[in-house]
Amino acid sequence: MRCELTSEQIAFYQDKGYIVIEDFLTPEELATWRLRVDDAVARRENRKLADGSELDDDSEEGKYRRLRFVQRINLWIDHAGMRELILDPRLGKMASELAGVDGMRIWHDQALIKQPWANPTGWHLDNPLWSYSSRDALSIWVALDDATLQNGCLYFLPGAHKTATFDTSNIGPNISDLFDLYPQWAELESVAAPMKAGSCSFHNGLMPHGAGANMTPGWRRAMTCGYMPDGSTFNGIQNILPQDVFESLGIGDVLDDDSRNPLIWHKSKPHAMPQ
Ligand SMILES: O=C(O)CCC(=O)C(=O)O
Ligand SMILES: [Fe+2]
Repeated sequence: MRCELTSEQIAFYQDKGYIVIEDFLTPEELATWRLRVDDAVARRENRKLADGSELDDDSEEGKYRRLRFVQRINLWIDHAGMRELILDPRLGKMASELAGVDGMRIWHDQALIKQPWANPTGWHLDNPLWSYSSRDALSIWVALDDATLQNGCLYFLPGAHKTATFDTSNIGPNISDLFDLYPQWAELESVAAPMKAGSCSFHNGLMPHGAGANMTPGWRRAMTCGYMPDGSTFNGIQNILPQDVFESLGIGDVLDDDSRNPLIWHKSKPHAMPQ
């Protein structure tokens, strides 16, 4: 795993709001990630969340969502192999260094799988969908297949994270909805992030991003994880918290439950492995 970051890479990420790391995984690591993600997704059947509280359904909206990407969240919770990959302290260190924070917790992981002929992913911001608000939130997106202009690679609006507020549109069928909220971004040039399988990107939680349609008969698999800076607090937004947890939280409570949001790296204990 290419987990050492240069000061140039960190400066690029902070300025542009994203960075691509080529050949992040070795071929052997890529083979492991593919096997484990495929296995974890197959075992999930139609359950989006580990506790089965959200299922893929056959409504028109459900169909649209599934044809945008198959989404399986928090595979680290119910698959030992995924737990080992996602709770890797090296990932937490990279995320912390890019964001310039002391430590990182898992918000959620997600397999995002564009099947053949999948819909595009509309422009959106991630952090406003989550239950804490931070300008330092970020995600990793690992390409498990080559992600190309043809099959639905990511696109970013470099630098726009700096002018983002905590508003976002949902990821709906009209991919330009975000620009109704941020008309000032409508003239910006987007940048595509094609990646070879095994490469990855990180993007800031306030970075506008989307992905193209899959115009091919092949698959575009990605494994992602959103990170939460240690010390982040509940903002009242429901996202993927179990309902009883959601109801027990008050705005301002620190989200530091290691069983739900494990601390995967902290500079004061850099070598501690999560259990
Ligand atoms: O893979 C996609 O199509 C969307 C990815 C995304 O929105 C994310 O990783 O935050
Ligand atoms: Fe996203």
